[in-house]
Amino acid sequence: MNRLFISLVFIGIISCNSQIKKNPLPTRLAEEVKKETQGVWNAYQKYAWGYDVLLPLSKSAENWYDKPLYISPIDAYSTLKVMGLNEEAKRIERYVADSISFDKDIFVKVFEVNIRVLGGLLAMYQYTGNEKILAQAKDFGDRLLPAFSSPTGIPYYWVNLTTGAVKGDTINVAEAGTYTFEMGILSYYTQNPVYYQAGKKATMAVYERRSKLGLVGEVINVESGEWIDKTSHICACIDSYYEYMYKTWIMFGDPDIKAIWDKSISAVNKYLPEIKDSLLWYGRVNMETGESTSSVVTLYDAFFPAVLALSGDIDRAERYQKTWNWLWNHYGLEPMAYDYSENKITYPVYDLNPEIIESAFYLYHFTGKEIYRDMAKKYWEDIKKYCRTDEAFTAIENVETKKQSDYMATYFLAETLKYFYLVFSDDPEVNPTDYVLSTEAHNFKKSAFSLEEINKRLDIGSR
Ligand code: DMJ
Repeated sequence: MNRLFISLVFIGIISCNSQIKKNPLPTRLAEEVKKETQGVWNAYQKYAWGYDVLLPLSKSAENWYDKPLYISPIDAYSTLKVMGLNEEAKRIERYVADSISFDKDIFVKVFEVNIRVLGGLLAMYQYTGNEKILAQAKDFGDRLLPAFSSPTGIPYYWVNLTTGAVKGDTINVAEAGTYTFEMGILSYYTQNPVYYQAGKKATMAVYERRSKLGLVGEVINVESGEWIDKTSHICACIDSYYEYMYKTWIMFGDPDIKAIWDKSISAVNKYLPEIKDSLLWYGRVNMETGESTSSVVTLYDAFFPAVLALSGDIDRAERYQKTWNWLWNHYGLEPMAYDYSENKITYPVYDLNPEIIESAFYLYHFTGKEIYRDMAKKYWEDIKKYCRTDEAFTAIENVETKKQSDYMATYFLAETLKYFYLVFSDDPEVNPTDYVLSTEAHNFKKSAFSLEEINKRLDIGSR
C-alpha cells in the first residue's frame, strides 16, 4: 500500500514535472521578448521621442520627411498593448489624442503611411474607444483620399497631407492594391463607405488588368493603367496585394474580393512555383507567357506561408516555410534578395524584417507542431546575437559579415517583436483564428465587427 502510494506520488511527481517541463521555453521566451521590447521602447523614448525612427548605433533619430509623423510610436502601440505594456501605450494614446496634427505640408508615400500610420491609429481606437483617436484616424484617412483620384482609381505614389496635391504616376502593385483592410476598418468606424470603396476600386483596377493567365505585373501607370513592368511574382513590390485579398475576405466577407482571391491564387500556384534541390520556391515569370524571367526572391516572400496557412493550404505553407527556414539557417539571418538558381545573395542586407517569424507563428497556431516554435527560437537567438545593440536592435548591412548599420525600422516594434511574443506565448488571445492581423501586424478582433453592419458601413455589394 505504502509502496503503491509512494509509486503513485513518484509517478505524480514525474508526470507533474514532465508537464511543467513539457514546454518551459515559450513562456520564459515570451517574457524575454517583452523585456527586450520594453528596453527598445525606452531607447526610442530616450533618443527619438517625437521622431519617426530610432537610429540605435548613433543614439539619435530621424524623420522620414521634413516633418515628423510619429511613425514608430503609432506603429508600436498595438504591440505594447498585446504585451500588456499599458503605461507605455497610454503615453502614446495621450500624445496622439492631444499633441499631434497631421496637417503637414509634406508629400508622403501613400502605401507606407496607410499600413503604418492609419493602421496603427485604427488599432489604437480599437483598444481605447477614445473618440479623439478616431478623429485623428479619420483626419489622416481624409488626407490620403486625394491620392485615389487618378483616372484608374489606383493611387498616386505621393500625396501632400495639407494640400492634397499628388505626384508619382508609376507605382508597384503592393503600393497600388494594399488598402482595403485599413480603409475598410476606417469605413466601419466612421460609418462612411468612401474609404473602403476607394481601396477596393484600386485593387479591382489592378486585378482587371491581369493577363490571360490570370497574373498581374509588378509596376503600373496609375493614369493610363498600362503595365510598366510585366514581371509577375509574390515578392516585394507585389506581396501584400495578394495578402489583402484574403485578409479582406475573412474580415469583411466581400464576395467580390473572395472571387478575385480564388482566381489569383490558382494562377500564382500554377505559374510561379519551382522546385530546386527539393525546395519549393516562388519565382518570377512574364505575366503574359508564364515563362520564367528570374530566380531572384526577396525575404518579404516569407510572408506567403502565413497567408497560405490562413487560407487552409497547410501543405504548401509548410513546404514553403521549410525553404525560408533553410535560407535563414544557411546565413544565420536572411538576405534581402537571393538567387536560388545561382545560390547567391543579390542584396545582402537584413533590416529586422518580420515575415519568416510571422509565418512560423501562423504555422504553429494552425498545426501545433513544435518545429515552428523551434524555428522562431533560432531566429530570436540569431537576431539577439547579431542585431542587438547596447540599448536596442539594429539592421545588418551584410548577412555574411554581420556588420551592423544604424537603423531600426518601425515595423520591428510593430511586427517582429509582436510575432516573437505571440509565437512564444501559450494560447495567446491574439491569434490568427480570432483576429486578423494587417500586413503591418496591427491586430483586429473579428467578432468586434458585425457582418450586417459591415455590409452597410462599407457598402459591400454596391459594385
Ligand atoms: C512591412 O512594412 C509590411 O509587412 C509590408 O507589407 C512589407 N514588409 C514590411 C516589413 O518587412
